[in-house]
Amino acid sequence: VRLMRALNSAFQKNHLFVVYQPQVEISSAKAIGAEALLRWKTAEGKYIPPDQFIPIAEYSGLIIELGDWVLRNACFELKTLLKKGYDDFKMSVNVSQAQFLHPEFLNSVRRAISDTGVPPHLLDLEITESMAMEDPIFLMETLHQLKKIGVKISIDDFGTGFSSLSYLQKLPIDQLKIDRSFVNQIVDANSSASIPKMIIQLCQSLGLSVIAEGVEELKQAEALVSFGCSYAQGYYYSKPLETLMLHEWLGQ
Ligand code: G
Ligand code: G
Ligand code: MN
Ligand code: NA
Repeated sequence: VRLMRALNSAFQKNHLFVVYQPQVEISSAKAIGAEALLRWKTAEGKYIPPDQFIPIAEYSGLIIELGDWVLRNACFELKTLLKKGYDDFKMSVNVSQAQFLHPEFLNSVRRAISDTGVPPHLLDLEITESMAMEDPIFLMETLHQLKKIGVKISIDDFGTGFSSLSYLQKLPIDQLKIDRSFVNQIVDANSSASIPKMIIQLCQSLGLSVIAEGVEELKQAEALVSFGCSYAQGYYYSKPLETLMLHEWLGQ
């Protein structure tokens, strides 16, 4: 309850902000887009990780307002980047389960797009594998509505949940994001690359795009390319950046 109040007050006082982690084409190291990630810096200068406060925001219901705010910030930033000449830049935004299930969710997506004027196909909404398993009929209906709006859909942290592959095949999604726990293992002598290889092959056969997260070393990026994965994000390229730093990073 204490953290819940603190989070509410942090939101009111503008102690929450959005950072952007570049996503790159591995072969050229060129930016293709970014993922918007929420941050909380307290008045004392302490960072509270999203893993801690997102569940509280979900539980308290604040996530509806907060998620909409992140989405609008991300669309606004996307518009700024497009105006600056970064053509075809894509913006990924995480969507929590409570947001996705909320009756106003589709309207909130429509409004963020129309108020900022971003092309819907450059907006990518990340949902998780566990959300995909919750309520199949509702999920399918909502995804089809999102496709009508024209946004892209990614499954985040792919490989950590237990999606049925035949079900996955029926979903109108565009991309899988390989969870960083698998990327970590790629060049580790004691484990294997079989899961990331399998996910990449799955994407190829289903006609889905694939991006790896948590790439921290060149060797991992090279291995991913050799398996057929062209896109990545991770500390090897850049940590998540505040907008000014993002523009600086993109300029170099
Ligand atoms: O930014 P970081 O890698 O620490 O994020 C940790 C977790 O918090 C990730 O699973 C990420 O998806 C989630 N997260 C970060 N920002 C947001 C957000 O704006 N909305 C939602 N729903 N989740 C977020
Ligand atoms: O679940 P999701 O993909 O939304 O989470 C992204 C989280 O991963 C963010 O909290 C981000 O800060 C973190 N992250 C991004 N790149 C790396 C990386 O290369 N290594 C590690 N360990 N974490 C990363
Ligand atoms: Mn994500
Ligand atoms: Na992830």
